Amino acid sequence: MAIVVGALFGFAAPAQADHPTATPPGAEESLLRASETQTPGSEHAAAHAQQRALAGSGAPSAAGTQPAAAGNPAQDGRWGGAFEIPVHGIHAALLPTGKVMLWARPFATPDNEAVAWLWDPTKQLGDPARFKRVDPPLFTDPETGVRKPANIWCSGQSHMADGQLLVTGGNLASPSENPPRVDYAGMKTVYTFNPFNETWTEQPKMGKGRWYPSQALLPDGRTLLMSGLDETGSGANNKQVELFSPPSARGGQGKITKIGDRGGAGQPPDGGLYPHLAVLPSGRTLMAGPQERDSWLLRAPGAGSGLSWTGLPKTDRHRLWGSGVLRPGGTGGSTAFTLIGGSDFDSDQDPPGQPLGSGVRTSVTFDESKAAEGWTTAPPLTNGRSHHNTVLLPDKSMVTVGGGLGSSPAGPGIYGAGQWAATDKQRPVELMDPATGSWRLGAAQAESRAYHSTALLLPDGRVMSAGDDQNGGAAQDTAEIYEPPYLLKGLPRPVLDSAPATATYGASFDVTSSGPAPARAVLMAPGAVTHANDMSQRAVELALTRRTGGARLTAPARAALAPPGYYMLFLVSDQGVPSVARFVRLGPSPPGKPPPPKPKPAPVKPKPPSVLPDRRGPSIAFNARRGLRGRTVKGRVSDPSGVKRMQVAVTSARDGRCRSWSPRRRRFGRASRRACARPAFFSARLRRSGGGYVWTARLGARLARGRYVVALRAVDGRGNVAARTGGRAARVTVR
Ligand SMILES: [Cu+2]
Repeated sequence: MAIVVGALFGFAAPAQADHPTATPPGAEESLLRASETQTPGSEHAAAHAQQRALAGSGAPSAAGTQPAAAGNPAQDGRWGGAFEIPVHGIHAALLPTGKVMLWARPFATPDNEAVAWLWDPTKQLGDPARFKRVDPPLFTDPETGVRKPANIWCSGQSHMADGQLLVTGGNLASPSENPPRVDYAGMKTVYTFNPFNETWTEQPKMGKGRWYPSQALLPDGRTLLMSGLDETGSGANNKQVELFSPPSARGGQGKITKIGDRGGAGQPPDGGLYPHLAVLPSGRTLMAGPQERDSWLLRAPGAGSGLSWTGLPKTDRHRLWGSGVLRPGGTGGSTAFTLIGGSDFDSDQDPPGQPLGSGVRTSVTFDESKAAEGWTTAPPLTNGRSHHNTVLLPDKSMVTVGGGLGSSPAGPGIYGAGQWAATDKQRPVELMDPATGSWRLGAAQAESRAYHSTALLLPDGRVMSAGDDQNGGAAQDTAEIYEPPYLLKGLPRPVLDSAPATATYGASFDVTSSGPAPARAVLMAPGAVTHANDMSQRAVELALTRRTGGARLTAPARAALAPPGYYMLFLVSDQGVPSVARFVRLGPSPPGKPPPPKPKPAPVKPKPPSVLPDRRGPSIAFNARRGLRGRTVKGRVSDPSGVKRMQVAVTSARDGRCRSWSPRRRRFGRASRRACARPAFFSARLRRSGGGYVWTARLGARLARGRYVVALRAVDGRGNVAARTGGRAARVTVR
């Protein structure tokens, strides 16, 4: 059911003080506590409702906030209405299947457990396949002994080279009087989620707990794990720096290795929660904010334990809950990282008359190619923001979505309470012009999205905004989708008709396209975001040469320019209009194989190299979205050992009975229940192309209009079978 926010409704239930604070160690600690642990009561609910009513009417509100930017979609972009989602969008990650995973605490209850859902943005309202619940594995609550889905809200998240999602830490326990616990305690747990079979795997635990950690996929395929409150509940930071080494196959067990500590003599500084991390072209990883001392470079870790780092000048100011982005660069990679907005609760920069905290407008950039300059001033936002999200777009621009004041003491008035405080000033997006780097206001969204909000780029070029677990109600949540101006100029979009499933560093590959000729090609790393911190997004420019019917592209030269994994490949017209993306897996040669963690220096005798038997079937690519247009079904398939056989079945289903297409007889066979589970396969033709094969199955006749299920089966050179049948089969439409 679609709901449009703007009507009068308050908070459905008096909210518990379940998750409001994230306190960086520092002098303003007590002040923070006082303001942040406030939660909305009935008064504030009424205030929120009043605010929303004003927002809905389009009238300037009592606080003198400006109305939303006037409606010119070609310049400002456009928001669709808010629609219900089954979970608070506190954490969001776009998976290589095109689905978005959202996770949080359960609605309106402070229960120490998590709820996770997959949202398929290609499915319409009412389609049962639109949402799927995928709660994390069970975990025994240390307080109650009850087994419940592990509490992975307050975790860190990023993508792995093999397309799995890595989730570290979370909320072990909240502050309490009995047992005495002054702060949140972090989970030691690590989980991976395989997006291809939609299952979780528990991984080895970290050395200490992490609540509000950050993580970053490194060029070697390992993931850096940093920061977060430890498991004690004493408010102590976990000072260990760890690496997660990926398993050899999806669903397998990885490994955690500690490489060093922070905060001691000769060690990198201990800093704030959810720090921004970014791998730079030198292979070093930048730490950037929230605290001024969160400003240093980690050298690419070697094989053993040990941590090598370089200090940088401090950032300009405390930027709690500011966003941070690696700015789009050229084919040589992105060297510049910008910290945008945020807040400092004891800031004196608030305009007079404003309550504590107003979100800051300013931005600063560190450019590794001009490292000696340190952090330099970058163009400011139009309106101050904290808890906002900044999303990279394929046209080299970016959009800042939502946010609020940072924090405001609870009290009557139009402002909300605590970290959820927001005004009309944060509802319009801000768009960055890539030519000048300056920001301007765009279209306003329906709901205020401050603390615990998320935003990320979708494969179709639109932007999802979700979360904030108070504004809009604590017992429900909505998401909204933003169409950037490039989709609303009335200009045609390039169509990326085909692309290889994999790409190798430094190697060229061909894509076919139709519509306007592509002027640029860019790989966009899928988002993985929480608390104003996207731990994954990155724009990677590709060299492009136009060819008849498409283009020849060159993958980035090195993993430091684009860590291995799945990227959205967009073609962009010379008018700046992007195609719909296709996911391409980028990796070292042979494509797609995650680099094994380097062996430790030989202890006693060197281990013989263990060669893992290949038990995986070929990877099959088929685009169901394009439908069965002609008399053929077509796609790609590849496997390191070659592909022996490729088979296709086309069935039509009605009332639980299926009929399989026979290309020989050029009609459907008899309807049966069995045919649903075991469709009649026929062989496709295989033709070598790039690193794999193009498969083509002739139907012999054009199918009537309607919906069909296409099941696929492929056998590799070693006899391993890969199949997409049953629930995973592609559903296509003949128009
Ligand atoms: Cu939080």
